[in-house]
Amino acid sequence: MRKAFGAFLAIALVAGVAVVAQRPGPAGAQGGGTIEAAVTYAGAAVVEKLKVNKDTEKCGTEAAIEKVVVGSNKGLAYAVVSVAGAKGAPTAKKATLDQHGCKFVPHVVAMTPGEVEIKNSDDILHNIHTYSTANPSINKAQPKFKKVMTEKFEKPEIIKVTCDVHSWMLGWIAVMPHPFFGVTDASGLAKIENVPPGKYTVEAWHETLGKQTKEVEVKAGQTAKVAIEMKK
Ligand SMILES: [Cu+2]
Repeated sequence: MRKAFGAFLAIALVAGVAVVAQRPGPAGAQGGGTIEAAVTYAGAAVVEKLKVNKDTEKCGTEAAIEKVVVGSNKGLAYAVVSVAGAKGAPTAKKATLDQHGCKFVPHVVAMTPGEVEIKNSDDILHNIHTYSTANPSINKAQPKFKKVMTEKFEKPEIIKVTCDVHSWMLGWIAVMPHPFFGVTDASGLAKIENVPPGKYTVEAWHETLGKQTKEVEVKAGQTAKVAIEMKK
């Protein structure tokens, strides 16, 4: 029995090494741990509403500017959680920011430096306008026939995105220096996988509430839970 298990282990190890050699994933992808962050905010949600009187067939008649979105158990949505100082290669997955219903979807998109696909699902004119310092600013019309524009952000930075046609449209592109990040869901949760073992400072950033940090230790094959409370 023990012998058979030993043989199995040897095969698994060889197979494992082969996988490492073939797939150039992020550094530390093998033997990494997971961070599960729960971001909360005890204060009230902040949603500004305004009447819409243009493109109402696509935009509706009322727009909501969601500045602070709080879900169940005080969970804060749209916070960017990242692991400061973690080293790893960028992910190949392409980031996408859609303009749908005259809203940016998702409201916050996080990506590693590189390309982002900006979509127009609305069949109306939008005009993307970014506010950045490290990257060149974009101020570009996207007519209804232009379904996708590919733009590049090469420097880490959090970029505010608006639309010059629809004043209420607001989104954020978080260009992160490493692939260890997540954006909190409606319950305030974000999961970051394949983090190389070690001690880190986890940072949560929110567009209205700023930054908070928390220390965490990541162990191989384990999930480290971290609770971060945002304050005004
Ligand atoms: Cu627009």
